[in-house]
Amino acid sequence: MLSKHYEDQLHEVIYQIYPRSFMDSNGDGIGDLGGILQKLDLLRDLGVTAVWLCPCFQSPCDDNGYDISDYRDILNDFGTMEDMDRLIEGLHARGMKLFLDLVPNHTSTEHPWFQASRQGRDNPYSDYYYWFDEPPNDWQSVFLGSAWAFDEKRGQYYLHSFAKRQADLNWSNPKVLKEMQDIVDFWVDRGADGFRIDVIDMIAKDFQEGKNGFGPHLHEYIHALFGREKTKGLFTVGESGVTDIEEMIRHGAEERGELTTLFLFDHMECGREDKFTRKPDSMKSLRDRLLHWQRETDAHDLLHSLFLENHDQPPMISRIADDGEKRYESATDLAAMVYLMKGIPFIYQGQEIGMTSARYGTISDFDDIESMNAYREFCQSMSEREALEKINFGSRDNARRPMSWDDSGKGGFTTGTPWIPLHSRHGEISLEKDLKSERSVWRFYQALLRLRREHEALVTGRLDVLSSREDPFLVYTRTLGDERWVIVCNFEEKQQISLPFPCEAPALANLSRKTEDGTYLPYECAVARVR
Ligand code: TEU
Ligand code: CA
Repeated sequence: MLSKHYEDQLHEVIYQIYPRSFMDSNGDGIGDLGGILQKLDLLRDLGVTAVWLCPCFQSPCDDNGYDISDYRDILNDFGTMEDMDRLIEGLHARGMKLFLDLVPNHTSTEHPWFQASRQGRDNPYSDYYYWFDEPPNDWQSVFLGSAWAFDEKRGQYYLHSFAKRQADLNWSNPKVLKEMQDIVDFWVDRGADGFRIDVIDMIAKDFQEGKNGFGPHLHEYIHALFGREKTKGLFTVGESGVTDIEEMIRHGAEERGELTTLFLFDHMECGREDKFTRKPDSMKSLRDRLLHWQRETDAHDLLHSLFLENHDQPPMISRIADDGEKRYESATDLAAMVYLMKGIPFIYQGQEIGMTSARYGTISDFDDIESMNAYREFCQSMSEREALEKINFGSRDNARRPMSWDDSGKGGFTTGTPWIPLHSRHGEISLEKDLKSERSVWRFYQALLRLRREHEALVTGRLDVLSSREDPFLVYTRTLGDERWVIVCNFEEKQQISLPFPCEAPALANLSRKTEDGTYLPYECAVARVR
């Protein structure tokens, strides 16, 4: 049984904003807080209850803000502290919450802590980072190359799990924990309602292990952050490398006072061999991975997060569905498949209008540090054209392209020069075009979220799967008391799908005609109440 508090949190609908690419309010080509403020009514109308903002703090932006140099100030490009206050006010006035992105594993090397730390071995900040005379292991950076860098000034090596200018904090130093608690409290006092926590499992290290993360004191640290009187009721979602249920329970069981839910990546591998290589895969594997975690989390009363996209992932629609002719069907089918399962929906900006991968023409159109490093490496063993193809498939910039608002010259995103080129299909895909169409992805999302609000069975109800693993489609039901709903999601081939019970006319569907005979064309879906 879920507690009242957990059950409330299960009703959140979270919209993830990548501020740099959402909406530019002052014509400098960079999205900002003022731009977000302009779109709050739209988000409320969609059915969003909370906004998760990717990092918006002072940063040299080597990794677009995940390299923070001041946790208590807003990045100049995005606005001021006053803008942040206005944003919080604007959200709260509309009954929405704000979740900030907390990056506790590392800071920018420009952070004053690091600048002090590198001065020597005996100042108050000396042990804020990991320093070694020789690298204690051969850990690799997520962005390629060794995770250890030599600092001339201090004459020692420091750890950087990501870019060289993102130094890992030493959490075994109690002062670091205290600093992070203070930062959390600072933002709670300012009005933040919760946090998404970047690579939460990495904050605890065991240097003898082959891989960074899940070190011995992990849960003490998480508890110290979010299990305190002041922080207990917050909504917290940890970005996590968890792969087994036992570890998930340690993070998310309510009585442990750690995290509300986890952002798990298991199903993100569907449709690809590795980050930059497509795998001729199908919706089937996505379905199976989603169902696996439904079973696991439900059996242990854990809150699960439901998502398909974020700022690190090329849109799912371009990876495993049809982002061309059947774009509308694919976008809505995926939504019905994932967001009517049991868990907390996370919608990434642009997903609600069926935005696809950006597909840029040249490597200079890209910006992401990971993509640029990978491109250089690819070029050593293949042609530039082949390397570009790989980047176009896997780059994080596929999700970081500016939001397409309307058909104006700059897609309505800016009046200036966008910091990264507009989406290659921005003339074809935009909110304005979508809303004018009979087949609007946005309106489908809106209707889906409304249905969840109006029918508790679709939020807290039990989930049962009616289709089998062999079926090239998914049929599942959600049941609460005597109310039962059935969700049918077809995959890439035409199918005849018959249901074992009579249903009302679909309350939500992406069909272009009536199907009384149970025929579903590719990527068609329907949601109906069982009679
Ligand atoms: O991502 C961490 C993470 O899980 C990476 O391994 C992810 O796979 C990465 O994006 C490589 O494609 C978080 C943030 O979401 C990401 O944007 C940051 O770059 C990273 O942490 C470092 O803070
Ligand atoms: Ca701007």
